[in-house]
Amino acid sequence: MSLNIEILSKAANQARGLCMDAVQASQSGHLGLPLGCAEIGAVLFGHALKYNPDQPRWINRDIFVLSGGHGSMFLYAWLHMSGYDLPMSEIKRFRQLHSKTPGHPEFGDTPGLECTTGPLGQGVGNSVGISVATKMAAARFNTDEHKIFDQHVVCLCSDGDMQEGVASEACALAAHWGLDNLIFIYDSNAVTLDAAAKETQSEDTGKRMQAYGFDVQEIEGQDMQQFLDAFNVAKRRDNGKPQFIIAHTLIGKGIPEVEGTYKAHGEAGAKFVDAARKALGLPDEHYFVSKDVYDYFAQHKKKLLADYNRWEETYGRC
Ligand SMILES: Cc1ncc(C[n+]2csc(CCOP(=O)(O)OP(=O)(O)O)c2C)c(N)n1
Repeated sequence: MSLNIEILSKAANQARGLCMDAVQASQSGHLGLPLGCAEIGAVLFGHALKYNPDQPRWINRDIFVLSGGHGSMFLYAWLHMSGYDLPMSEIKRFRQLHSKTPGHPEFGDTPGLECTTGPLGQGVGNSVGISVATKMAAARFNTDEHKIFDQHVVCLCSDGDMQEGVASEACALAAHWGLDNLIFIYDSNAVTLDAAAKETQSEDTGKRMQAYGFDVQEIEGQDMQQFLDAFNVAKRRDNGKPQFIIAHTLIGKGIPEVEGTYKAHGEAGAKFVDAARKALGLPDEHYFVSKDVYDYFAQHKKKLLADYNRWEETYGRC
């Protein structure tokens, strides 16, 4: 199936809108990552990942971990659009006590959310652990006739994640154990919390990952087709090496006053949101998702459920 770039671009901008509205309303949160990675989110949740919104814990789902947990609105927006039990009323309660959309991703609070993250590097380490678990399940339960486990573990990580020691240790182990169902997407936006990344790092992260034993690709993260092509290569390789995709993105894309700078990282861009929403073609109505975008995701869900049902048949024959 070819990538529907037109509708997914629209979805990406509407996801940006949800993030802007939620951060503006709560006067707290992080705009940079969700805005910069909106195209990546659209391709993952609207095309490339295998999941079942009605059965978030399906044992053969692709497992997506947002390691840069501060960018939680990324996850909430895409889980909402994908048809998980995360209604718009919960997006409107972003960062409120007892909502399904707390400030950082909390395992157990939000359907479809796989892993508590926030401490940088943590999601990278957890992804390696999850990848080991899925590999062990595949080794124990798959037979020649019945392939029950063939999922991927996909982790979106940030500059700050890759700076953490725990990420280095976990990645070295992932390559040592040949976890080739593990795909990292490195949101390489060259910006960290209160400065450009070059103020605190000058390593070649791709070469470091290669030295550990990863396959490394490098792409423009806002080019949906380029990202999908790289993602498909990573998925199909099955060569005993974990995969690392360096995706160059523009932090805070869509808010010209802050994009590409450290001011895009947190909520500082919130004061420019009204003009930014207009420039993105969003209507005055806040928390807006158009009917054609919802329809697209509803159709996509039908395809995902058909895939799930085929898997269930195989599982039932075991
Ligand atoms: C271990 C750890 N130290 C510090 C922080 C505080 N913190 C939150 S986000 C961030 C840096 C974010 O930079 P980056 O990871 O590049 O994310 P981006 O700016 O691209 O959103 C820091 C230091 C944290 N969450 N975890």
